[in-house]
Amino acid sequence: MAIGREEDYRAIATIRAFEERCMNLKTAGEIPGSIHLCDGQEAIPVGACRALEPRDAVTVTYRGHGWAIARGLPLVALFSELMGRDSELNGGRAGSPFFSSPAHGFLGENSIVAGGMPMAVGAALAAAHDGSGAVSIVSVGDGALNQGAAHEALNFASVFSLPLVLVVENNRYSEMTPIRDMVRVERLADRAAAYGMPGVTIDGNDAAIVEKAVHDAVARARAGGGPTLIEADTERLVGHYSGDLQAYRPSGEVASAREREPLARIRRAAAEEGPDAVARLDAIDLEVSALIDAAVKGARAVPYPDPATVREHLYA
Ligand SMILES: Cc1ncc(C[n+]2csc(CCOP(=O)(O)OP(=O)(O)O)c2C)c(N)n1
Ligand SMILES: [Mg+2]
Repeated sequence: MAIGREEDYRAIATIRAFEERCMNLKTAGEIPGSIHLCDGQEAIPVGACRALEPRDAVTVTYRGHGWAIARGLPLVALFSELMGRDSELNGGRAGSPFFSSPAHGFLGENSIVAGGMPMAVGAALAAAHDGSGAVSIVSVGDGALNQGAAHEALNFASVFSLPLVLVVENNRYSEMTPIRDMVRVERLADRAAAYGMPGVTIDGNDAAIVEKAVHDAVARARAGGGPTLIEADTERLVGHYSGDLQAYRPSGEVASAREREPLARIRRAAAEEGPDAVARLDAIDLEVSALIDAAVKGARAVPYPDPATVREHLYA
């Protein structure tokens, strides 16, 4: 099997294992609040972040753990932030849906649907103004494209030819509402034409395909060619949030999504190649599991914030 496939597997399996552990920690009461997992969607951040440079800015949603890991944020910092501990990210004040790390070119998550888009346009405007050559990439869901903020952001970015790449992770659901009940266009990428920018639809379950599409869009943006909309088709294997039992999903839908999701695809390719290729993936699973165990242990050693600091970072 191509080494690239095994590296994809390792990167995706690391995010999947992180998310699965988050769910366990949430159930055990070690992570407060609700969490939004990206199980099934991991090939998008993995492929996209490979096409970026350190100077580029990444802005995502509440479903952003995978982007953070793909962008290189440390696992101990992430687990401890989610646990509300005094993490090196945001001191436990941001938690699962709001953390950021500008030092990693990670402007942060956002719980306001499409809220990240104007922020990413701001980063793109700053890059254009400073002549830094940086590109701003923002990930949103399919539902976010129906927000007014999305329209304003895309029009503004287009008119000023800003270095922006929009990745729409089309998992075909907005919370519990299927996309067919919300939009009448067949492909969300078709909306790009209305802003005078290129729009492409890609298979978001293949990290190499995502990497190529983002690479092309980033090159265009860096060269002054303006923004691109990439619609990445993907699968949400889990509920909208940690407490969502998904009773609204037709029976068999998740099972068929599990056939198409990235880890299953790589496993099938390995099985076709032979037992050695499968054994190498099994070995990666063990390594990833040990990595996650060690990160949780490290996170549990991080203290909780000092209650005396509760008023820090407030405006008044
Ligand atoms: C402005 C705003 N409206 C409504 C909500 C409630 N809400 C949270 S997530 C969500 C669905 C978003 O769906 P999509 O953009 O497809 O992203 P996904 O959750 O599928 O990743 C909604 C409506 C919100 N957080 N912000
Ligand atoms: Mg969605």
